[in-house]
This record gives sequence, C-alpha cells and structure tokens, in this order.
Amino acid sequence: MNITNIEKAYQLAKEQYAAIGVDTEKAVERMKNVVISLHCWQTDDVGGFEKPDATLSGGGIQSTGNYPGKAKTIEQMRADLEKVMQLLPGKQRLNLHAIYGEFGGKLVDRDAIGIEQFQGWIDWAKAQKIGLDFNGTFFSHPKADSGFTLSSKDEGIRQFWVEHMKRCREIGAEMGKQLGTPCVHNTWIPDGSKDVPVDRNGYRSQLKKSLDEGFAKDFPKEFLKDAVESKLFGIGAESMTVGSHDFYLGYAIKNNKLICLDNGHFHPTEQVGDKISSCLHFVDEVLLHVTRPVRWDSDHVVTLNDEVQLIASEITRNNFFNRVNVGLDFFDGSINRIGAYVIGTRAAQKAFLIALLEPTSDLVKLEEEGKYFERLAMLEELKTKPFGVVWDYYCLVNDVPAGEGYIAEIQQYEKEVLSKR
Ligand code: RNT
Ligand code: ZN
Repeated sequence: MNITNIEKAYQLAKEQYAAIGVDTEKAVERMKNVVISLHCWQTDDVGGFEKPDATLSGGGIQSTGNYPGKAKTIEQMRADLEKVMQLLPGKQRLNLHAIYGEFGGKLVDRDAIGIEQFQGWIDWAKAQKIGLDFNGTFFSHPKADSGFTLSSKDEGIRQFWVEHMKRCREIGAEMGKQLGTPCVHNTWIPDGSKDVPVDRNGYRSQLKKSLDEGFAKDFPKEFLKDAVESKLFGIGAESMTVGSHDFYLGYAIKNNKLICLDNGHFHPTEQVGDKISSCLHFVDEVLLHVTRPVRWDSDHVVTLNDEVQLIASEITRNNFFNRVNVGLDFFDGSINRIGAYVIGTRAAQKAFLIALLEPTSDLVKLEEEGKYFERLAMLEELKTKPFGVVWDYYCLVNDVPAGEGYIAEIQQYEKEVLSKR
C-alpha cells in the first residue's frame, strides 16, 4: 500500500475521531500495552518434537487438514515464528508446550524433562527480545489414554503427571528468571468421561490433591505465574469434565492462581468477555486463550468477531492490561499455517485497536444518565468509523505490511520455504 496515501487517509481519520472525542495518537500509543502470546502449536498442528512425525492424539482436541509445509524441526518452527513476527505490529511472546523441547532424538519422558530441553528456546527468545510462556502436555501420551491424568485413581499414573507438572513449573520459572519477564505457566488436562460417571466427586478429589502437590513449591511471581484452564466438555469427555469452570475458578481463588478462560470452553451463548470483570474481582490475574469455536471447541483461526471484540473492549475499558494475559489458542492445518497465525493474531490486535478508539467515558456518561438510545446510536456509529485507516497507520509506524500487504509476503515465503519441505 502507498505510504503517502495511508498518511493522507490517516489525517482525515484522525479528524473524524477527534470530532467524537477520540485521540487516535493516544490509541496507537496504548497498543504498546497489548502483548499477545503466540501459541507455538499452530506451526505444526500440536505435533511437537518428542518423536519424529508426532501427531496429536487423544485429549479431545483436534487439528484437521494436511496443508503442505508444516514445520517438522525446531529450526523450521523458529523460522516460521520469525516470519510470523515480522508480519505483526507490536510486541509478542511465545507460548510453548512441553512437547516442543529439544530432545535430540532421544526419548525423554514427560516426568523427566528439564531445563536442558528448553535452554535453546530461552536463548532464541532472548535473541528475539520476547518473553516465553509454558504449558505441561497432558495428552498425546500412553499414560493419558485412560482419559484421566492428574485426576486418575491409578496412583502410578497420577504421580507420573504430578511429576510432569512439577518439572514444567521448574522450567517455566527458569524461563521467567533468565528472560526477565514472568512466564505464565498454564495447566490444562483432558480428564473426563464419555459416559455418565458415578464418582464425579472422587475424580475431582484426585485432581485437587494433584494440583496441591504440583503447586507445593513456591516460585517468585517475577519468574512464574501459574494458571489453570477449565473446560465445559471435550470430544470423548461429553458427560463430565473433571476440571470444570466451577472447579478451577474455586481452586484459583482459594490458592491465588490465575484462571485461564478459553472462549471455546463454554456454552456457545456464554461470553468470556463478560467473565473478565467478574473473575478479576476475586483473582489477581486472568489468562486468556483467544480462539474461534465454530459450533464446538473447534479452535478455528481467530477472526474479528463480536466475541473477540467484547474481550478486547472489556480489557481496554477497564485498563486491565496488567491483569489480563492474552494468549491465542487455535490450530488449523487446512490452510497455510503462517497465514493462519498472522490472520488470527492481527484479528485480536484489531479488536484491541477498535476498543482503544472508543470514547468510553462519554458512553459511560450516557449510560449513567439513562440515555440508552444515544448509547446504542453511538455504539452503532463507531462500527463504521474509519478504523481500518488507523490500523494501516499503526502497521506503518511499526514497520510491518499494512492492510492486505502481508498476503503476498506469505505467498512468497510459501514458494521459497514451505513448498520445499
Ligand atoms: C484444549 C485447551 C488447551 C489446548 C492446548 C494445546 O481444549 O484449549 O489449551 O488447546 O493446550
Ligand atoms: Zn485453551
């Protein structure tokens, strides 16, 4: 896109927003507060590097599609991530899963991983000037095949996963320490039951016991922040999910943990955007997994929709940037994976910029005066203000392609790199 045209259009847009009391410069400046954690698992459909050609198995999460060019080695994955970050304005973090360590062709089981397998990632992150987040991997493993991990009634299996969790926290804390920015360590387990269970309470007691053991060691908050991720149901766990929202929200409040809200993990008419201000009255911080559930927890590529918009608006209106950690969680193997990343991350960023271009205090005033026609009218008018022009300007000042400019760059990367894999 032509630079002078973007600048010309921006000046006009700036005036239009100023007329309704919105400072576009300030909005662009406040985008610095929006740091998005890129979920590493979009690069290879949640495969990881434990075994050659590993594919996601079990856990009720599913990646579909077989688009060519998937990252098969750590080097390829890093190259892809670097490409993605070159096409994104603003600052990102990287969110790693435990199966993405550098295992050097040896089988290092989940209860044996350590910082050795992740030092390379820390060095890479340091060079990229980004922070790292971390997740234990409680699926794609024979000891998860029964459908129960931390909530298992088999003591050997339960202990195995508790050990995994402990090791993941050690790794996360070391990442935070070395990189000078706390690592958000998230625990999601697939545990649940396809058919109606009898002893729901028994499994939840096991899970509580395991979490207490896994969290027994304290780490400084500057290094590590622990989150627990709830879910309503998963495929193969339709009748009961052990780690439900009630369970984890209770656990997080009582034990000073972060609650992870994944917007694919609730009933389709529930909105995560509405939950943020509720949870933040009782927990210090929240972790988000921003995704796009289509009829179920399908983890489609994030697009700019009402759900994501409400999430961004709630964070922005309340200036919750320091209390809400924004991560992404989708995996689509049916289209160019780098393209999927860029579309999804940019969509989330756009939602934040739109939220920052809102005359919030004026709207609150209308609301408090009971002027609901005027409030609705303004909210409608805001939808057709020249947001896209401010977005292009934001990309321009961040030195990344504006508008659709990233499409050609991804096509070129596909031709030069992905198609040769
Ligand atoms: C699964 C959860 C979880 C995973 C990742 C890969 O339903 O959303 O966050 O997607 O851990
Ligand atoms: Zn998630």
